[in-house]
This record gives sequence, C-alpha cells and structure tokens, in this order.
Amino acid sequence: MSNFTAKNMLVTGGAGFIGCNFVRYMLASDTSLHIVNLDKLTYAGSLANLKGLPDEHRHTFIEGDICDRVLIDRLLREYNIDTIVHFAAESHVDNSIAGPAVFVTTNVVGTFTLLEAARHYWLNECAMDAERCRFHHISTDEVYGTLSRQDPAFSEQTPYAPNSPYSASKAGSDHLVRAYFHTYGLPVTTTNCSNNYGPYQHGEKFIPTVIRSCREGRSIPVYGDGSNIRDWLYVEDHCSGIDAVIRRGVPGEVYNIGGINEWTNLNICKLVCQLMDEYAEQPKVDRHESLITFVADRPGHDWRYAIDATKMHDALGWQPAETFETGIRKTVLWYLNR
Ligand code: NAD
Ligand code: TDX
Repeated sequence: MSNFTAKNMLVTGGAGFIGCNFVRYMLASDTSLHIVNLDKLTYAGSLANLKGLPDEHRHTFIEGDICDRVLIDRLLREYNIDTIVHFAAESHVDNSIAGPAVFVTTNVVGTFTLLEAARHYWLNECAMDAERCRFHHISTDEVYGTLSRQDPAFSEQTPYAPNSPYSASKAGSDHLVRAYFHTYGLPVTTTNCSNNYGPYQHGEKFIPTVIRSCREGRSIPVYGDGSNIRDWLYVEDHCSGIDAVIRRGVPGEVYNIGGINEWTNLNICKLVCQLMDEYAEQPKVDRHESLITFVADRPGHDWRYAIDATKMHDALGWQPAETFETGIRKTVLWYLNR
C-alpha cells in the first residue's frame, strides 16, 4: 500500500457526470486540495453541473481540449500539478456505434496527449517520484467484453475483449496508461468501474431516460427483451473508490470497482416506474410500467457485466456505502426536484 497526498490536482472531464461528482466529493473531503478542472464542454458537459461547489475558491475551471498539448503543458506548469485524474471521454456506447471517430480522437489520442505531457513535465519536476506525482486513469468494465449467466465476474486478471467502438477506445487508452508505467516509470493507477447512477447523469443514459420518459408520459425504450444485466454503483461510491486508489493504491496496479449489484434492464425499469408511481406529483399515466416499450436491440449489445471488487476491499478497505434501495430513491428524487 502506498501513501500519497495530492495538493494540486488536474481533473479532466470534471463538468460531466462522474467528474462533477468527484470534484464535489474531493473539495468537501480534502480541505487543502486545489482542483484545476479541464473540460471541453461537449454536449455531455455543463457548467450547470458545477453550480454551488463546496469551497469554490479551491476550484479553477478551464474550458479546453485534452488533445491540446500546448494547453496541457501550460496548465501543468502554471498550477504546479502533482496529480492528474482523467475522466474526460466520449462515454456513450450508442454514439460510438453511430460515429466512432471522435471516440478514437478523445479517448485514445486525448489520453496519449495527457500521458506525454505528464511524462515530460514530471520527469523534469520530480524525476517521476511516485511520492510526488500520480496519474489516475478512469476506465470501464466494458473493456472486458461480455459475460454469460454462469461466468464469474470480471477481475483484474480477466483478458480484454472490447465489443463496441467505445469500449475498444477505452481499452486502447488503458493499454497506453499501462505502457507508460512499464516503459517510462510514470506512476499510474487505473480503475475499471461498472455502471454508475446518481445525480447529474446525462439524459442519454438509461436511468435518466426512464425517469424522463415517465415524467413526460412517453414510451420507455427498452432495448431487445430487457434481459441484459448491468452492475450498478452509486456515483459517490465510485468517487470514494477513486480517492482510495489515489491515496493508497500501488503505482502500476489496476483496481476493479463495482456495486455487487446486478440487475436486468427490465427490472431496473420496473423499479424506477414503481418509484415514479410513488413520487410523481401529477403523473401522466396511472401506472408508469405501462409505458415500457421494447425497441430494436443495440448492435453488439453486451449481455452481462459484473465486477469482482475483492481487490478494492482487501487491499484498500473500500466498499460501497450506499445501498441500491436508498441510492435509486435519492436519484429519482434528485431528478424530480431539479
Ligand atoms: P460524461 O459523458 O458524462 O462526461 C464526459 C466529460 O468529458 C464531459 O464533461 C465532456 O465535456 C468532457 N470531454 C469530452 N471530450 C473532451 C475533450 N476532448 N477534452 C476535454 N473534455 C472532454 O461521462 P461520465 O459518465 O461522467 O464518464 C466519465 C469517465 O468515466 C469516462 O472516462 C468513462 O469512460 C468512465 N466510466 C463511466 C461509467 C458510467 O457509468 N458513466 C462507468 C465506468 C467508467
Ligand atoms: O434507452 C435505452 N434503453 C436501454 O435499454 C438506453 C439508453 C439503454 N438501454 C440499455 C443498454 C444497456 O444494456 O440499458 C443498459 C445501460 O445503458 P447505458 O446507460 O447506455 O449504459 P452502458 O451502455 O451500460 O454503459 C455505461 O456504463 C459503462 C456508460 O455509458 C459507459 O460510459 C460506462 O463505461
């Protein structure tokens, strides 16, 4: 176990779903940390996600692209960055099927640009001393491909088998991060996490789509027969896992983060519909479940994801704090009240 304390942290993609939750989490939990938040504000990022941050004066927002090497070099120098936490990505599988090019640019070239900038800056600044600098890369369980019902959950030893342009681009970025550790000694850690849910998630993703459809009284699109399985984790638990890895994770190591919380899409949908029956003030229908509509399946749709988070628990003492029952209620209420 290592013992690292970040002082000046560059967060990429901090105006997106998980990034903005992480910025909030870190500003509240580490009262001496300064965060520089670099985000291109694509369709998925919004400054509205950063309203009302705790201790706002310790947060600096920069609008810019992770592929812009000149900008990254300047930010590392100007803010004396000792820690990079890399969330920025094109993140939606359906978009990667419709238009894969930007996924390669942002997820592969963007990660490469950050790694190169970090390598050069930290070589001069601190000779890549792992006690003085850290590059943490945020990745996904989707790099491991798909599981059948009988397969054991993904562990850190599971071979990579990405099936969508999105997961292939994330796998490419994971390999680059790994290579920078082995080749250049850059002190990196990577986390591969399961599906997140919670406040500030973009409306294109499944749970916000179900909630919005219920509110508007429109049909809820369930791909295929709804039997696909995902392992859901409350976003704040992902943030606490990332924090644990940055502080205590071993450079060069990979950690899988997950909720031990597998649900079929159809059952998630029914659960959210029941909560909407309970909470919606002027419901458009008597029972929201009546809105469920099976639509054409996603091409190459991975059937099941599940994470074995034993290493996070045993090596770092991490476990999710939120139960699904409480987390999904909080999430539905957050969307209804915003
Ligand atoms: P998101 O799409 O909500 O946010 C992505 C953010 O990155 C946006 O604010 C966007 O403006 C920014 N961005 C995109 N391209 C950029 C560029 N070229 N330069 C700078 N900023 C750019 O995504 P998310 O769901 O918050 O996911 C964040 C990270 O976590 C991603 O790397 C994703 O692969 C990973 N991840 C997500 C989940 C999940 O369930 N959402 C699960 C596991 C891992
Ligand atoms: O309208 C929908 N109907 C539907 O049935 C949508 C948007 C999705 N789905 C299904 C597809 C998936 O099986 O629901 C499941 C979840 O879909 P998404 O929310 O699009 O997430 P997923 O494709 O599982 O990927 C998410 O988790 C892993 C994130 O978007 C990724 O960034 C992360 O890496």
